[in-house]
Order: sequence, then C-alpha cells, then structure tokens
Amino acid sequence: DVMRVPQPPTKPFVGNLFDVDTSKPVQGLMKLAETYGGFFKVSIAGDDMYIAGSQEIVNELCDESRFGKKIDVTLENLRPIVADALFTAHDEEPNWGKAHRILVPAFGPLGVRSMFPGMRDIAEQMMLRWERFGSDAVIDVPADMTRLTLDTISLCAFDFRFNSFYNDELPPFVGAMTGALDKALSRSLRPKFVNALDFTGNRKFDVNTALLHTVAGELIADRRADPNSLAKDDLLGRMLNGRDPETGEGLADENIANQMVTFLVAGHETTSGLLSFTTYLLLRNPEVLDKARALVDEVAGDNVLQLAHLGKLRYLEQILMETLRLWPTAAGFAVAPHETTLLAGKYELTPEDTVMVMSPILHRDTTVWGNDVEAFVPERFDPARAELLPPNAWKPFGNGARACIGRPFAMQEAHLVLAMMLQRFDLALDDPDYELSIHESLTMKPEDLCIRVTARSPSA
Ligand code: MNH
Repeated sequence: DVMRVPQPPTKPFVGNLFDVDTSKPVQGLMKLAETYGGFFKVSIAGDDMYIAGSQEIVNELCDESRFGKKIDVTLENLRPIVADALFTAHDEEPNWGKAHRILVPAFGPLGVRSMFPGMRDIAEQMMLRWERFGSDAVIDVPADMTRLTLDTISLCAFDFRFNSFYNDELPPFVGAMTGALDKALSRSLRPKFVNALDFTGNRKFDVNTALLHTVAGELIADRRADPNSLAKDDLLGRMLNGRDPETGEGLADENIANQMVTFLVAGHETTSGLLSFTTYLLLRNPEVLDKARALVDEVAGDNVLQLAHLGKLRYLEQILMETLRLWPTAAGFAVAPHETTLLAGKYELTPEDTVMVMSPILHRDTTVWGNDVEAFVPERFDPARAELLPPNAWKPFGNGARACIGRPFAMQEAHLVLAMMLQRFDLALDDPDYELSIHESLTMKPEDLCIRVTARSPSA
C-alpha cells in the first residue's frame, strides 16, 4: 500500500522554509531528521524534495538498477558555469561517458601516485610558512587549507601555480569562481521570479563565468602553442590528447574548459573542509592526536615524507574517514528512480521527484554506528571492524558510476598534509573555548577556526 511520506507542517507560499535556516540548510535538515526520521519530505522555495538518511533507505537508493543521479536545482544552477562537465552532466549526455572514460585512469592509483611530488611541493609551502611565522601567529585554518587545496589541484592537474601562499590577495580567478558559485547557490534557494529580477547580480554572474572560461581557455591555448608542453601527461594533457576508447573521439576544447573549472570547484573546497574539520576534531580528541603522532614518529621520524610512508599510516586514513563520517564536506547527493517505484515497499516515487541522500544524517544512524554516533572514534574504520558495516552506510563520496572521481586524489593529499602537520608541529586552538560553528555553501567548513602552531624541532 502507498503511504504518505512524513512531512513537517507547511505554511502557505513558503512551505517548510522556516523549518530550514536557508544559510544553514544541511544543519536544519539534520535537526528535522531527529523528529521525522530516516525518510521525510520538505518543500523549499516551491520545490518539494525527499530527504533520505537511514541506512536501510539509502541502501535501496544506491541500487543503480532502480535509481540514478538527479540533476537537481543546485546542479541545474551550476550548469551555466560548467554545462555538461562530469559533475553536472546527465547520465545520458555523451560528454559524461567520454570524459569519464578518458579521465578514470588519470585519477586511478597510478595517476594519483604520480601527483605526489606536486602535492608535497604545495604542502611544504604551507609548513614552511607556519614555521617561519612561529607560535605568535594566529592561523585561520580553513583559509590556509583553501590556499593549499587550490594550489595543489591546479599544480597537479594543469601544471599551473596560483602561488596563494605568496600573495595576500587571492587571484581574480578565485574571486570570480567564488562569486559565480555563491550566485548559483543563492538562485537555488530563491523563487525563480526573484532571481530573474536581480539584474545586477545576474550581470555579475555572467562576467564572472566569462572570466573563468577565459582563464581556462588561455591555459589550453598555451599548451597548444608549444608541442613540448602539449605532450605533458597531467590531467590537462590527458584531456587534450586522450581518446575515448569507446568512440575514438577526444574532448572538445569547450568541454575541457568546463572540466577544468569543475576540478577547481569540486577539488578544492571539499578537501580543504576535510582538513579543517580533521584539525578541529584532533584538537578536541587529544588521545587520538597522540596516537596518530606516535605512529608518524615511528614510521617516518624526521625524514621527508614519501609515498611509501603513507602506506604505513593507515590510522591517519581512518582519522580522515571518521572525520568524513561526522562532517562529510559535500553533505548530500540527489537521486531519482529510473521509473515510478515504491521505496521501502510503501512510498511512491517518480522520475520527476528529487531524493536527497544526506550523509550527515546517514552517518548518525544509530542502528549502524551505535549510540555514540557523535563521538570521534577512528577505530570504527579498523579494517576488521569496517568490514562488518552494512552496505552503503558511509557515503561521503556519493554512489556508483557517479561517485567522486577525485576520491583517491583528495585522500592522498589530505593524508600527506595530515602526516606533515603531525610530524612538524604542536597544535593548539587559539581560543581554547572555541565552539564549532559550521558555514555552509556548496560545501561545509568550520567557521572562524583559528590555531597556533609550534615547530616540534627547529628545522635546519
Ligand atoms: Mn568530488 C563527485 C565529494 C574531492 C571531483 N564528489 C562527488 C560527489 C561527492 C563528492 C559526494 C557526488 C556528487 C553527486 O552525486 O551529485 N569530492 C567529494 C569530497 C571530496 C571530493 C567529500 C574531498 C574530501 N572531487 C574531489 C576532488 C576532485 C573531485 C579533489 C577533483 C580533483 N567529484 C569530482 C567530480 C565529480 C565528483 C569531477 C563528478 C563525478 C561524476 O559524476 O562523474
């Protein structure tokens, strides 16, 4: 029998808008889940959507024979910026398959290992800066982590240096990217007619978007102008030279530019949020920090960190996984059924519906994780213990064919940076009474998280 999906009482015109703080929608939905459970419906700015957060429901939604990625309002509003690039493409758009097949090897284990020197180069810049400024300096963690991840993805993917650690002002490209993203996001939370009337904002959005494509286009043109540089086999090189094994076709320059902007957008805020939350959680859980640091000392001493060290630092990876359980920086992904179907045998869903899988809710399902869901316990991901988790209980990187292609990249980068931080510094909160507050945009990150660092042994 078809049943009605639980929904908070709605108000005329605004639906559930007031149940959900529009500046912090994810945290609002986490709160609603405490009352309405693992599957409920909300209506925001005239759009209905379903919120899924129990492992049982999410497990069903992860069955790709019945459900697939939905281009929801948020993704739709990103399409004027990046069109049919990987993140925003519909499954059936030809450029998705083409780019996916060309890029999967580049993001695979071998491809990502070859990026290790670039990752260490940028991480070293941040460590040196922290050492030189010393323990009097207050470090804005999310700000420095964003410099780090932006510089890392652009160096590793396009051999381009933003040099964010050498400039106080972020480059115009970054301003244009943030501006365009913020506008796209605010469009998702407001009715269409309000958006249509924002002439100044819309004009600025177009200017910002044009700048992103000009910069990407120039990087492409520079490569094409010189055969040696065209032969590089970084991500940009693979996009310029690679052929899709299925169709034999390459990617058009316009699509390559869309992919470049996508990597910068998808590749930096998420990983910087991860490193920021990790820093916060370690400072709040000193016994975990001590255990991790003892391991780094044992494995690497004060040697320059190598790829081989990371393989022996599994516990640090568990710390990152547990951080992504509590604060998955990309908090959700949207799915819809291929055909009208009954979810859990009782809730009717059609292909026009949008179901948001909300991982911060899923990752707090007490039937999976026990009653201490708020506790930071990296031992949950000890291989023997993690094996016992039910399927699709941990989804910070999305699902199936449309899951995050950058996962190995992000994990290797975060793993390395975490190891270097532990190896080289004593860390402390600038304000010992700091209370976690979370800023939401396309991703989540801790707000006003400031630390001080002291070098453990003076470097030569
Ligand atoms: Mn990433 C898709 C989370 C780092 C590039 N990413 C996704 C999805 C999630 C996600 C969730 C699925 C979205 C959806 O179904 O709508 N990504 C993360 C997290 C991190 C991350 C939590 C870091 C931590 N992502 C990165 C990095 C890159 C990247 C780094 C690039 C270098 N992500 C992508 C791309 C997609 C994606 C591209 C779209 C893949 C596809 O649909 O083919």
